[in-house]
Amino acid sequence: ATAQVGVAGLAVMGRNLARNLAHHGYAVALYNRTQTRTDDLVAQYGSEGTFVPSTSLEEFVTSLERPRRIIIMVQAGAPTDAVIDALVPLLEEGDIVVDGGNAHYEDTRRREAALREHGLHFVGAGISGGEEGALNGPSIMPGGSREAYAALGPILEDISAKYDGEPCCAYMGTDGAGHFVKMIHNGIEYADMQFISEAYDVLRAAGMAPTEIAGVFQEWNTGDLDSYLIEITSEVLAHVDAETGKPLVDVVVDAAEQKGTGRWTVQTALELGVPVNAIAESVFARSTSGHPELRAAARAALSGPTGEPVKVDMGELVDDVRDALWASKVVAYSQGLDQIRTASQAYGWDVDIAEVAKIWRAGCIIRARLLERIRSEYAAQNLVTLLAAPSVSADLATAQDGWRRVVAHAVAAGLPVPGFSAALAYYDTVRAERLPAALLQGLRDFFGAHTYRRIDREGAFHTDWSGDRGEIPMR
Ligand code: NBP
Repeated sequence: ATAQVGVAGLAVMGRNLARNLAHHGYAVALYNRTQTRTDDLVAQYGSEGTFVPSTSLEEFVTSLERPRRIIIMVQAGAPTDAVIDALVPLLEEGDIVVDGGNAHYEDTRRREAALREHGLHFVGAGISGGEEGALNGPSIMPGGSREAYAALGPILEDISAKYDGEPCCAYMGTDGAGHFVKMIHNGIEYADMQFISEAYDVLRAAGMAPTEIAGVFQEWNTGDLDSYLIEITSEVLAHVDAETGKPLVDVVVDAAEQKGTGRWTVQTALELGVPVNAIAESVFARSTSGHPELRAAARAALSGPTGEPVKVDMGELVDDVRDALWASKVVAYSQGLDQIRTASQAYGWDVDIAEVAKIWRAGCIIRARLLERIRSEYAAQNLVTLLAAPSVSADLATAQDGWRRVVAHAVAAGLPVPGFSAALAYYDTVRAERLPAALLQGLRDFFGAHTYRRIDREGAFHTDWSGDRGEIPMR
């Protein structure tokens, strides 16, 4: 046995992860179902480090030091199960199998329980940062047994991105915790991208050209909004299509695609009863954009604001949109972290939110200046919601006027801002003294005798709506 760690699945992610491991001095065992991928890796990058290629899974397993550390990087779902099923009979007690793909956390829980029966460790590790991250340092979110993390963590921390020298990899919790955190990362990513798109849309509709808006994003990237997604937005907006000479954004079909992690985030939120409306609107906005028939029928039938375009002071609008973007982003983070906190309680993971923010500060797609603030706020105190963190609520107080003006402006102009407005609705809902849910409870009691509670007495009550309308204590 000569290899310290193995990678099974050598498509773009697995190949780059294997190279990253080799760059850090590890001898890396290689396996891929289709042999040519293994051969190509060794032929192209063999000189970068120590690779131990294999032609069969048996050879791969034999080439690894014990306890074996095997990272599977194949397509999520059935392919991952196929690789696990083929591996398990070849492994020995104490070996560690890592799934670095985008697995659903329930699949990870199932696989962890199954491998535990065989005396094997299963680690579900969310990996973010795309191909570039896999090669040069991703953010890694591992979940599994602490024992497995003790044997595996140092390697993952070594190859992860660094923020101020600190690794963007930390133990998240047992079984599905890591893949759950990665799912939420992607849900927040959906929201971040939706808000960015709305910011662009509002500025574009007010008359700014894509290149000018690129400049605005570049400027924003030097302040509180500083983040990877803001940075690449300025690059995409400045890009001119070589064929037509038009801005690229004007030649790309306006139908957003998705792979499913945003949908999982919302489905899970519904099951857990966590309100993540800003993230949900971002997933729905992608779906709406991808319904050409619906949009064509509606475009032909529906009217909107006509007459004079809404007049704006461009400088003020830019500042207001920046505030709307920042505040909405804070709401989406708050909702995602709330979902992690709730799931952590439900599944007994004991996820440390400060650690989550810490490992998202670099390497991953949502890396942003804001995350260091979130980390320090959660490290300093136990928060029910990020919105209540002192420095955050203070800045929201400043940003909210501009945020409201942007939503009001967009509504008056007939521009859809589902993300900004959902986030603002959440902000106003959670801070409200009283909600109209009281009336809603009355309605439920009226048609379904569902009962209500009173503000002044314990117990459940029902009004005899069809009789004398007297109140009946129920229990
Ligand atoms: P893909 O998701 O495209 O998967 C291709 C790999 O899966 C190949 O190695 C292929 O082997 C292998 N595979 C399949 Br498909 N079915 C198999 C089976 N039945 N048995 C054995 N191997 C099988 O690769 P990727 O884009 O590198 O992504 C890998 C994982 O990382 C995925 O879960 C993905 O969601 C996740 N991820 C990707 C990114 C990204 O930016 N691409 C970012 C973060 C996470 P073959 O060569 O023999 O066909």
